[in-house]
Amino acid sequence: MESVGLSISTSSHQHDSPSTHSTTCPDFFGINTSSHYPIDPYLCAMTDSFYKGCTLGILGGGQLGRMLIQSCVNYNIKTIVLDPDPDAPCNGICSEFFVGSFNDYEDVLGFGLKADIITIEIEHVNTDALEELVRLGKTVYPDPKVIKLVQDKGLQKQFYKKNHIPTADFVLLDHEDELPNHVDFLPAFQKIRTSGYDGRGVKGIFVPEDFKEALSGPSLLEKKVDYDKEIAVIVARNTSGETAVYPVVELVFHPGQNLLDYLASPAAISESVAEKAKNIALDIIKKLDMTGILAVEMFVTPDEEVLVNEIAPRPHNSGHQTIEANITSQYEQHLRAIMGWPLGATDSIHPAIMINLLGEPGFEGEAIYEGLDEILKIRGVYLHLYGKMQTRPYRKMGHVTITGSDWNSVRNKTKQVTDTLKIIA
Ligand code: AIR
Repeated sequence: MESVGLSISTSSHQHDSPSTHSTTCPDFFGINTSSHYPIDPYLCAMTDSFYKGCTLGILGGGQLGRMLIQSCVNYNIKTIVLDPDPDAPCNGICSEFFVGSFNDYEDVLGFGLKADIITIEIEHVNTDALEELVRLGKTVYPDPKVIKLVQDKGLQKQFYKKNHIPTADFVLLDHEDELPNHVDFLPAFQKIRTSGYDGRGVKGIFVPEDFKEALSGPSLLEKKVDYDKEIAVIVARNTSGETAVYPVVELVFHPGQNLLDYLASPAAISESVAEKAKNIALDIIKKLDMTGILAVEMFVTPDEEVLVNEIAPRPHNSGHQTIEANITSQYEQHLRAIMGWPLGATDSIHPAIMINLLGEPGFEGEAIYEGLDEILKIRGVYLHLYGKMQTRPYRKMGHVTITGSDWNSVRNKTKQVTDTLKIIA
């Protein structure tokens, strides 16, 4: 591994070679079952294959990877993680953590060779290395071609257009100097084609005076949509093409920061809008011929048109609440999809609000959590801290899922949580 510039930060397990079937059961709790108890041959097969020796390689070591690992643990799947930050949220909870760049060809190649299956928890990864890993016989989900498409917002929009997927009108720009040619297209949003992330790389261009603040580099100009609601749907597709779709959720964004403020599940929308949104999401995952889960963010216009905003082929911020509020979490569903297992039920169990815990503006440094004790006293409130040592303004430090038997109780509890909990430094 050193030869590709990676360093192992923790190493609690060695990479076992895949197990071969044996007729003796493993030594459970220090009891050698083969010598003390009659052996159930079915149990033996289950324990051997479930999934001893299978190593999942995750590119990216943030919160999404951390919650994916929590599901892997339930199924005996070993996880190795690649991230440049030795303090990333996955370090300490995966089998092996590699400090290296998920953008770097050699790092990704060397890392991928250590895994049986490779997946992502962030899109900005080196897809050339992933394609090489596929050529070398490794299993990579989602397919590197899908990751490439999603990395470039221009290609994403062209894909929607070509496949008749409803989306806002757009024009592609090689350079911001071309903006004055499109005055008739305003008001619009300018989006950087690649490397935009968590609200960065998007700029409102509403009047020609805004041109001077334009983002530089290849971008797209997307017509501003007048919408009533922003919604999201998560869909899953496994290796045999079986699909599952989650109830639609409603997204409310932080004014100014373009970051999710809170999410309500399920969304308060008509049955016909929900059906439209779910069908669009299913249509996209099938047309991408994708394995894994896909989050689709959409706008609902006043006349109930549903337009796709953007997609992410991985666990997503809009699915955190599925851990407590749906029968199968998005993380487990992703695992089921890429492992070729049957997909889990997606029904919502109770209404829920999910709030992101963002670093308070004006505070930077080692994170201090205020009000934790208070919110832990509230029934049906689930706290997830991501283990990020350093806070900065608006950094995603954790989330809280608030559940209840009805919307009134969920809303009241949410107010208590937001009034109490603060992340400062
Ligand atoms: N992420 C990936 N794409 C969008 C988001 N928000 C998650 C991933 C990634 C983490 O955000 O889990 O690893 C990075 O968070 P940060 O705070 O270090 O920028």
